[in-house]
Amino acid sequence: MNSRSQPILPDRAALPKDFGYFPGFLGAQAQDALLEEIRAIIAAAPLFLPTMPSTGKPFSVAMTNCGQLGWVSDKASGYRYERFHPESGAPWPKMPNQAIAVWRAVSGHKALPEACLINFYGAGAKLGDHCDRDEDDRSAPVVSISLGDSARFRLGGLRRSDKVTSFDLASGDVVVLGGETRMAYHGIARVHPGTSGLLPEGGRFNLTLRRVSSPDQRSGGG
Ligand code: MD3
Ligand code: FE
Repeated sequence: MNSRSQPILPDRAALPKDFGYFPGFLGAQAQDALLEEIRAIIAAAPLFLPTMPSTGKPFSVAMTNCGQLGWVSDKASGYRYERFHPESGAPWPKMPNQAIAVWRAVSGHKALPEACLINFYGAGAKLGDHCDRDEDDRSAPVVSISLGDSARFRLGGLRRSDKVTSFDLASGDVVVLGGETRMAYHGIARVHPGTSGLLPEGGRFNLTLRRVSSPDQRSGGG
């Protein structure tokens, strides 16, 4: 897609029943307000490039986190959640109220998110197909918020060999991955430059809100 062509929309009847799709959930003002919060989070907890377990190859997506727990990865210790930024050692900034409000509105889950991973896709960044299995609580859904340039999203099934459907996620779109889709393979094939005016520098942010700790390990507070 270039900036003049139309985004690819999903065939909504073909989407899995546990895939919540809320295109344009955030309007222009809500996107601006959330972006301002993300800028402040990045000022306190700078974007870093995680590296792959064993190989040490860097991701093309830059990341940071807010909330009690943040997703990190490096060559020595692999994928995991940590309480502190891997470079500064500081605790993650608090999760913005706007992001928590999206979770409350769409997740159908009583407990609030513990982790919010902020992915930044600059020119050429992509995220290969994977499934999210670093959380102990897999009964909770994952909520994703897209901001900035549109991206071609790939959604597969529980096995890597399952059929993949692809469509674009645009700025303000929210998706909820619950039930069966929680463990589905998915990825970002590419970002479409020039498709949103939200980020003057171009590129795309994605926020993923998650429960991490298993319901029976928790100290309380829901
Ligand atoms: C489908 N992020 O951070 S968000 C990730 O746009 C990740 O940055 C992508 O995959 C991004 O792990 C996709 C949408 C998403 C998130 C979690 C899922 C889709 C999912 C979990 C299961 C199935
Ligand atoms: Fe993922």
